[in-house]
Amino acid sequence: LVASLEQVEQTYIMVKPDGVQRGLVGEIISRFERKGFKLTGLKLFQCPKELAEEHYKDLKTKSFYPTLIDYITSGPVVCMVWEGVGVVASARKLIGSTNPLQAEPGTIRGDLAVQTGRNVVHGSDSPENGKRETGTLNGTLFGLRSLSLNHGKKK
Ligand code: RTP
Repeated sequence: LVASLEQVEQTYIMVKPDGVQRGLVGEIISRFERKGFKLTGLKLFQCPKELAEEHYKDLKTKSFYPTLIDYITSGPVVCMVWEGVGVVASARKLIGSTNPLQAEPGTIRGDLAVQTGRNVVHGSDSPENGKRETGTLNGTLFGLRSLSLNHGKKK
């Protein structure tokens, strides 16, 4: 066994405003539950502009950045922490390609979305960003740390 493959990770999954407005929260949660990952944090949240800018700071120079910030702040999002072995990469597979028209059927975006600018869900792209976005590394980006529970685990 390779130790790094056995490492329990956390990823930040966010149902974007279009997903919440379209009533897809239950469907998205279901897919992660059925896969076998553990939900350790959850909240409905209206993202302030400053936080959206921090979350997407790597995309600041892109032409779509202002549209992206408007989109992500256009209504409430559902912020979640999911935990499990390999959850970061697996969640990206479950979500599918950024452009929903290129996402495989069977993925969230492949089954439920059409436009890149309305692609329903976000997932951390690396274990490092999983830590950053769930607030376990540098603070509390989405304030989820305090919501993160250790249910199912004995001390
Ligand atoms: P996410 O961060 O939301 O999981 O998406 P991602 O890694 O698949 O894609 P990324 O390149 O990080 O882009 C972040 C989000 O920006 C919007 N976007 N719009 N050409 C466009 O109009 C465009 N490209 C990206 C999408 O909402 C994308 O998920």
